[in-house]
Amino acid sequence: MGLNITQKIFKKHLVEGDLVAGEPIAIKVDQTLTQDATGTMAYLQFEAMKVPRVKTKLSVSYVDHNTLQTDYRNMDDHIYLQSVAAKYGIYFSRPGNGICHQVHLERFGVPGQVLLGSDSHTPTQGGIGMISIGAGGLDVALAMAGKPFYLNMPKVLNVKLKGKLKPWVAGKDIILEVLRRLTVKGGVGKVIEYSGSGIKKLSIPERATITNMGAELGATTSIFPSDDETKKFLTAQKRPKSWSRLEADKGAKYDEQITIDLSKLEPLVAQPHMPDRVTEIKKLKKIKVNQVAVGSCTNSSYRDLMTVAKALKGKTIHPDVSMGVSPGSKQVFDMISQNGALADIVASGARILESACGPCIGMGFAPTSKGVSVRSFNRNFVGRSGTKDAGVYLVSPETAVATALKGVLTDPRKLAKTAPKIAWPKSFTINDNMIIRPTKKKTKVVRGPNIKPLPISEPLSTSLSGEVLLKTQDNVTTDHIMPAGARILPLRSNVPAISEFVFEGIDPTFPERAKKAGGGFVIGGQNYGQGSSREHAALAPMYLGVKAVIVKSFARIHRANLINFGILPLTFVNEKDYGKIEQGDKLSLSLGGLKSDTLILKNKSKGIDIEVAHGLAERAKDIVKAGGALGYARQS
Ligand code: MIC
Ligand code: SF4
Repeated sequence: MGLNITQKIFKKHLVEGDLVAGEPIAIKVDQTLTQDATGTMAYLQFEAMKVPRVKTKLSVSYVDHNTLQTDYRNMDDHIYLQSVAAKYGIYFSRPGNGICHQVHLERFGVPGQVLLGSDSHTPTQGGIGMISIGAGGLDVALAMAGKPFYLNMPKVLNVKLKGKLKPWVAGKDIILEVLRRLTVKGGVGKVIEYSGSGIKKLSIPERATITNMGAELGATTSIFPSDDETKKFLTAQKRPKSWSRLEADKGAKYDEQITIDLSKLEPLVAQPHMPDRVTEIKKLKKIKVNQVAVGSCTNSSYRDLMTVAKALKGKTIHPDVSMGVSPGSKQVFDMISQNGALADIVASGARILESACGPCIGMGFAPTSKGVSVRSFNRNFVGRSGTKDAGVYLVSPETAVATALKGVLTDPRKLAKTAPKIAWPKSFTINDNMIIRPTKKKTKVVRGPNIKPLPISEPLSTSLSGEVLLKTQDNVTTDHIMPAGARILPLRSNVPAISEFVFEGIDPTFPERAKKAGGGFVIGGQNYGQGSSREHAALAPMYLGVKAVIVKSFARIHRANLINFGILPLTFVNEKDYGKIEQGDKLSLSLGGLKSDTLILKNKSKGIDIEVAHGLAERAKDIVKAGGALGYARQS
């Protein structure tokens, strides 16, 4: 039988289980990546595993999130990470070198290999034919220690692209269309595999934009074939040997399929506050805009910034708009400075931000109150920009630049008939002087005062009881559970301190109430925990005593993180039972060693029984029972 690309790579890397959709499997991991906001925890956990050196083919530690450095704390993290990298054989990408996913694509990604990254947008590498999966830091630490990655074999959803994009319509519009059709939970449990004649004309940066934002579908990952275009990209990166051809076999089967005719696509926008609230720009009435930002791991490539520079050349941005541009990597920055494009951007009045995540994660450049910010980014969740009542619209760089010039959300086709043509460089400027290569030299790990020890959870008791601390709605994101931004990100290495912000945007009294009640339960709706891979969204609630989270459905990475930190993830067998629990109700649950797939949850306040399911495979059961993956690793 013909295999699709996903099956081919999974088959080569399979360590346990069968490649049957939904069944638990384990795969070998070739490469890992971490970033500084999740990396400190990942490496504290890795250190606890007492492995002398990483066992992967390649591991890279990036610093790109916490680069504001308003006091000693971010720098303490950076120095800790640099020293850990030196000690354990990890490449270290210094602050200033760029956003992890962009740099990885340029300098490290290899078609056909498996990458595990402690960031939900790790699937960016699917643009060059890698199976690249986002996970919690602990899973990445285990992979660095040579352990396989455990997951349920995803279904493969084929997106067939046919036709050719019209001028000013971009790769970003393709993924926005996929989001419109599938929604933010439509990719859960699936790999999105792209095929069809339409992909031939899509450059690697455009493919990477599409796979990057597959994270917003909740997908396990997304992947493109590795073809001549991939070869051209890797050759221009002076890495021709990393390339190999990878295509689906003729007659390959998929679990699901959709087709998109690229010639019919129009410039699209995701409206506040969800990436799937997608519509055609031309359908919206005039929206006055205060701020435009181009950057983030989704749209900050050479192609994107050249497009922006060409559109801005000789013009001035609208007086009511503040425009910020963050080049995705030092390579992009280098190249646009050398060819003069940066001068065109500067001359137009745009503000040049550092090569880092920056405004995407609320590290500066927050919009005005009740403002409208139009961004080439991937997430527009409430408050993520740093301004709670601002509305963020997600668009292509083409639309962003048109908007910056006009002052209102603008269909880029209004700028000119022909879109800017970007000549593809024969070779990119290669200068890896901000990547520190591992050596065999003996070094010491440096721990400043911001690096606090890991909190350890207790093994699970035989029964759980307590009150419902919070009841939430559908699509709660990890930004709701554990917000980020300039105030909170510096606390990523300090769990007691960061715990004070759990659920801040929904109910700021949560931490105090949780501690007073000695912990308890959280109730949620569909797709609970979507978004980021941040394990702090599990670790901090665990620290506050949350014992179980009971929801209609979970997002994959967050569920895995709950398990890794010993919090029981439960789903309602009958979704209607969600309505039978209120905040403040007293619940109890006897676990019976988790032998049975379903458990009876007693709502003592209402005098009713509710059936819930844990859906845990054997290994996951043992992890939860041990109080989390670290305790489990110590036992086994
Ligand atoms: C994000 O985009 O939300 C982040 C910040 O990159 C996170 C990781 C984190 O919270 O550190 C992600 O997407 O995984
Ligand atoms: Fe950084 Fe934003 Fe990408 Fe997350 S989504 S890795 S914060 S640029």
